[in-house]
Amino acid sequence: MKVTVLVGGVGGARFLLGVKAALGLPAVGSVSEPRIDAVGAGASDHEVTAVVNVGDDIWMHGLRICPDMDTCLYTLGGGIDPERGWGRAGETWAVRDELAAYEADPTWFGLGDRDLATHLVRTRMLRAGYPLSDVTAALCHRWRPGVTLLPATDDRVETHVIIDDPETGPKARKAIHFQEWWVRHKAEPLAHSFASVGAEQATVLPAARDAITGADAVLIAPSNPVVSIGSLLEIPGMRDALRETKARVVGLSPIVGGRPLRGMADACLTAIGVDTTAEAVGRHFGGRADGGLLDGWLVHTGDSADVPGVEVLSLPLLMTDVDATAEMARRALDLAGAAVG
Ligand code: FO1
Repeated sequence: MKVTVLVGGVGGARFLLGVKAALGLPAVGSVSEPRIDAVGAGASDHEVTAVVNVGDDIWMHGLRICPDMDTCLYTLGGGIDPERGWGRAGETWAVRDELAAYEADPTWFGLGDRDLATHLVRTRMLRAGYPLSDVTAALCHRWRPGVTLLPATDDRVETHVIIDDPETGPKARKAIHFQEWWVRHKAEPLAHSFASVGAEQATVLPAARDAITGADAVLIAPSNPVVSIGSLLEIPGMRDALRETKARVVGLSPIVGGRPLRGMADACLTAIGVDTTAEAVGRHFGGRADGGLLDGWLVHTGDSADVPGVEVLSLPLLMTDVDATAEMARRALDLAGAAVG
């Protein structure tokens, strides 16, 4: 069975652990695993492909940082810091502290010493002319994530946030990179809207398009619906692939009891005029029959959602551990008509 999952960072990566467990794939890849290929898909009857958001990607200190992809790599490869949910376990911060001593901007974004090695390898390969998807495959060679991790596009598409210009107040607006809004300003300045800079000239990665159109089931992880899933959908060709696929498309609500599972998704939803409820997010994605994305929508026990043309089920959606997450994945696959044992 071919399962394709659209993901952002922490929530998406944790959901992928559950998808792997539901399909009986080994939790952490290993270099000694037989029949493992260059992008880390293990030997199994099932193939999982994750199409990963690139909207959070950013250049800093001359390095290309891909936070969502790295979170997937480290989570699936067993190298993530479990508390933070991003970056490396056992991290040290000598370079960050030295950069701060030089007052080298940006000082508000912490790049750990171990993590920096990933950015150095990535940047060197990009500068040598390799596309991001090839670079990602090379990084997967080390991390063996056990799923095929694909950036949604090889093109540079970055999410920017439109806020009031702090110098003039509401008289004028300015766009800042998503990371500056999210990490530096903790999503506090009111976001008027989001812009996917570069999207107009971009195309969906052909392998990502094929993974969607050729899938037996497409799942939309409980990731931020605006800046993770929403940014993926801004890439030309992505919505077409979702429309064309014969697979059923099932999403999992990242909103539980009127609050985001993680992060500040409510600030993002408010900006686009969508309520922070499972129903509002389901309606925002919409039913495929109405030109939207979804055939099925999973909401948390106690939440309800009426989404025209979409089959809605409620079940526990808290990713408290891999078993609970695997059960969510199993139920999502059931709803997609791709049940596993
Ligand atoms: N998040 C923070 O809140 N502070 C940081 O200093 C920070 C550094 C960082 C470095 C590498 C990386 O891959 C992720 C990092 N994040 C940091 C997480 C992060 O950028 C965001 O939470 C995501 O982009 C939102 O999905």
